[in-house]
Parts: sequence; C-alpha cells; structure tokens
Amino acid sequence: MARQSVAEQFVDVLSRAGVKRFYGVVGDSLNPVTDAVRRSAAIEWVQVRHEEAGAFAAGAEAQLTGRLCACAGSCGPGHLHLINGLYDAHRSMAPVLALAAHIPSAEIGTSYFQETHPDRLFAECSHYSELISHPEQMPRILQTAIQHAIGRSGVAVVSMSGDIAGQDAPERSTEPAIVTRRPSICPGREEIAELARLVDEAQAVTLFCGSGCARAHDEVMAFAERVKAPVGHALRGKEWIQYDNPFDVGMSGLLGYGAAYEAMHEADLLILLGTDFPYTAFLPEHVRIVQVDIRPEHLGRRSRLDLAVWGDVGETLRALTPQVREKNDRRFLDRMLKKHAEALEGVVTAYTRDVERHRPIHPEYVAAILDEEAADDAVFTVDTGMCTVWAARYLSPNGRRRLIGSFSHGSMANAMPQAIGAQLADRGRQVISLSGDGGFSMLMGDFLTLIHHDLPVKVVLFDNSALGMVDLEMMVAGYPPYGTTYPHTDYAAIARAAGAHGVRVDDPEDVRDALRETLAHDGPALLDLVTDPNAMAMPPRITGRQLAGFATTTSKLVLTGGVGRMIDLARSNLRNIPRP
Ligand SMILES: Cc1ncc(C[n+]2csc(CCOP(=O)(O)OP(=O)(O)O)c2C)c(N)n1
Repeated sequence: MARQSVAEQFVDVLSRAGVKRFYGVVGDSLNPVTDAVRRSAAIEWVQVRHEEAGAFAAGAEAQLTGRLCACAGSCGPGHLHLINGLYDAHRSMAPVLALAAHIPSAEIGTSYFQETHPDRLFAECSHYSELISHPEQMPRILQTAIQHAIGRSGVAVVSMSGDIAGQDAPERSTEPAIVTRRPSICPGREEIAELARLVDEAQAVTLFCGSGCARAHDEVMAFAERVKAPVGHALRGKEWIQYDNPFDVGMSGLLGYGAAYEAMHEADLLILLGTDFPYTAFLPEHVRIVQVDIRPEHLGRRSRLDLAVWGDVGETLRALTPQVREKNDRRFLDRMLKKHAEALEGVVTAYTRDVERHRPIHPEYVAAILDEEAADDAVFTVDTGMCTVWAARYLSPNGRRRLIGSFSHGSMANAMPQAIGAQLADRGRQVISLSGDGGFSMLMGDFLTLIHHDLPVKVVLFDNSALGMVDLEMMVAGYPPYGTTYPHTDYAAIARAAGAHGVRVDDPEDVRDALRETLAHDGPALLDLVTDPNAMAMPPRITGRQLAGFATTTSKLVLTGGVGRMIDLARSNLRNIPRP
C-alpha cells in the first residue's frame, strides 16, 4: 500500500474525531489537504465565498451537533479572513478545529509573499494554536488540538505549510485514541454541603441561568420547585430555560424584560447557574451569591462570590436538590411572578397599535408572526443588532427550537453564515436567518453559497436601510445619529438574480402570507421586509444620564418594545399561584 501523505493522515485523523465537513476557500498552500478531502469519503469540502462565513458556519454546526467541526483558510489573507468567525465560535464555546495553511516552510520569517504568523495570530481566539513544522509532529499536534477543542469547548488552530502537508507521513504502528465526548463534572461533597447550607439559611432564593443550563431544564425546575425560587435567564440561557417554566421571571441584561432584575436584587441568595453574564451593573451587590460553572475560570470574575462551585449545572442540582430542606413559603416567588406578569402586561401592547396598517412595517410585528409561523423544531440564527432584540422578545423556545447568534462576541453578519452550518447539519430542518440589512450585506457574497449547495435556508431580512442598533446607541448616548443609514436596496431582486426565491414586502397586510410562502419554498429564499428604522427597544434599567441623552435627541419614540407570546406563560404562571 502506498504511503499516506501528511495531508491524508490529517484528514483521516479529523474524520475519526467526528468531523464531517471542512468549510473554506481553496488556495495553493492548502492544495495537499483539499486534495486529500476530495479523495476522502468521510469529509466533504464546503466551498464558501468568504472564509469568515466558513468559520461562522463551522461554529454553528458545532453548537447544534456538539461535534467537532472544521474550517480552513489558505496562507496569509485566506486564514486572516477566518479570524472573526473563530472569535465567535471560541466565545460561544463551539468545538472548532481551524487549519491555517502557511507559506512555504523554508520562507518563514523572511517577510515572504502573504506571510503572517498564524500560530501567533490565532492565540487569542483559541485554546491552542500551534505550527506543524515537521511530518513527525503532525499526528500529535493535531490530536492535542482536537482534545483542546473538544475538552475545553472552543477553537484550536493548527498551522501547516503546504510543503509539509505534501510530504510522506511517517508510518504509524497504532491509531491514536481520540476522546470525542466530555465527562460530566460533579462538585465535591463539601461544596454541595456548603451550598445546601446557604440555601437552607436563605428566605428568598433566585436562580439566574445561562447556556450552561443546556439539557438541565428538568433539574433546574425540580430545584426551583423545592426552594420556591424565581428563575431568570441571560440571553444565552433563553432557549434552555424559558419554556414550561412555572418560575419564569424573564431576562436580565441590556435587552432584558420582566422581573429578572428585581428577583435577583430582592433575593437574599442568588445562584448563578452556568452563566458568564457579562454585565456586572445588572448583578446585585448586597445579596449572597453562589456561582456554579463547568469552567473554574468563570467563577467570580463578574461579581464577588460567597461560594464558588465547579461543576455541571445538571450534576450539581441532582446532587443538591435532595440535600436542601423543602421551602413551603412561596411569598417571594409569587410576588416576583406577579411583578413579572405586570411588567409584561405593561409593554405587551407597546407596538401593537395600528400595526397591521403601519408603514414601514413594524419589525416587532414581523417577529411576532414569524414566531407563530415557524416550525416547532426550527433553528433560528440571529444577527447582532435589532434582530437580537426581536429574537429575545418574540421567539418562543420549546426545548426543540434552537437559537444561535453571536451573543458573546457580538459580531454583525453572523446569522446567514451560521445558517449555512445549521442547514448542512440537517438538510431537512427548517433554518431561518433573522438578518439585518447591514449584517446581511456585510457577508452577502455567501448568500451565493446557499444556492451553490442548494441549502433551503430562509433569510428573513429586517430591511430598515439603517444600522438601527447603533442609531439607538447614539441617541441613548446623546449623539445625533451619523453614518447609520443606507440607500434603499431591493435585496429580493438581488436574491432572484442570484437564482434564489426572493420577495419584497412593504405592506404589513402581506407579511403573513409572504412569510408562509417563503417558509414553504423548497430551496433557498429571501424575504425582504421593508421595516421601520424607528422601532425602539430600550433596556429596562436605563440610567438617568442615558435617558437624558435619549430625551435630548427624541421625545416621541417608544421607550420599550412588546413581549410576544411570553406573556401567555407569565399569565398562566399567575393562574397557578395557589389562592390563600
Ligand atoms: C463586525 C461588526 N461591525 C460593527 C459592529 C457594531 N454594530 C453593532 S449592531 C450594528 C448595526 C447592525 O445593523 P443591521 O444589521 O442593519 O441591523 P439593525 O440593527 O438595523 O436591525 C453595528 C454597526 C459590530 N457589532 N460588528
């Protein structure tokens, strides 16, 4: 049998680690690897138009499947383009392996054509970034990279020159064993006992949940029931926690709503579950705080802690719940449920007046209808900008739907590229990209990737001809909006010219039918909705200074948005409060 090349061995090892596809753009330094992929039955090459889109796609696929996913860029500019998508994947804790092809190995360090130093470049957006400079090194470096990406949930980057990849690989006596599943981490007995003591001492416990509560819905609900705790969430916890939740008090943070803030501040014990919620200003100072997280480096970096617990949320709660005394006093919980329902009732009609006739179309109206029309197991990818607000407020999770955005990194242009990875992970699933016109046009070239690979992604474009979120930020800070508008563009015509289904709608009465038609279309489709750039959403906690800035710029804009179907949950939770 002919000797394997380093590139063939590379592809072989990746396929045994579960990688199904490589997103990227080919290039000289990548040739040995792309040729090995061409001949591989296990891994397909997904040709994209911009490497950043490939990195976003790999990150989304990894977030949906939990499997290691991969992307690649050729030397210099090719892999430089990966960087923003890799930051996003890394900060979303998505296991992604990136191959940064390198200039010829004999030229490194000479300012050669296209030279960069990828092992340095990617150090900040990865757990591991190493250069392979000898064929012997490859299997061990690749294995170490894979174990970093999977074991520590994030990005690992290997850099390799094309000439190294093209060489014969050394013979291997055995195949390396690769770990592809993570263990669960249960805290020690002492921590559980200490946590149980703090819970027993507290009169009013609030839980605040992040993405670390994935697949721990039952455990969170059982614990909340036992200690009669209101349950709030951060944006990344929404898809895991905000459904079938009799304890729901909404979301905290800049885009928050409901009574999560009050429940966190009026408790005497706040338990942060699997959240690296970044806004310290929203966390209380005079409340006992416990944090539970699988990553010890997250513990205590946002607030002072009375107890730090290193463990999985599910494991921790399974061990803890039987050890705490059941609380019978629901007064704090019921008061918070009432506050929450009142807060939502107060804003539920914020946008609804005349909305079926309002032109330009009100974006919240679109989001509300989309929530009703989308499939029960839809994947929503959400652009950074106002789409994130509409998704946070209007999309109803149910345990089967998924919500993916750039919620930690906050990059624009994430949604449509992420939809590519989401759709490739499951071609039969409904994948909807909620795109802003600014974000969409930033990586619009990869709309062609949907057509190229026949991916039936539905792009729902909130086309306000503006960088709306920044418009709002400028007004809040007291600056007159500047550099935030675009000329009107008919994106539906662009979609049709590219070979996709494209419809432009500017009459609110047409929204539902157009959405139905778009979602039912058997192929890539774009629905260009001409929306109102002046639709506002304000954080529930806004400082006097911020408000003053806002007020000097405009006085007639609505200060808060509506809340969609979550009001139903709040109302039914209120009905469940036992009558005295
Ligand atoms: C790559 C990148 N550039 C700039 C920003 C700053 N930024 C955040 S939201 C936003 C506006 C987004 O506009 P659009 O996609 O049209 O959505 P809208 O807010 O209007 O709904 C900008 C410029 C960013 N987050 N990421």
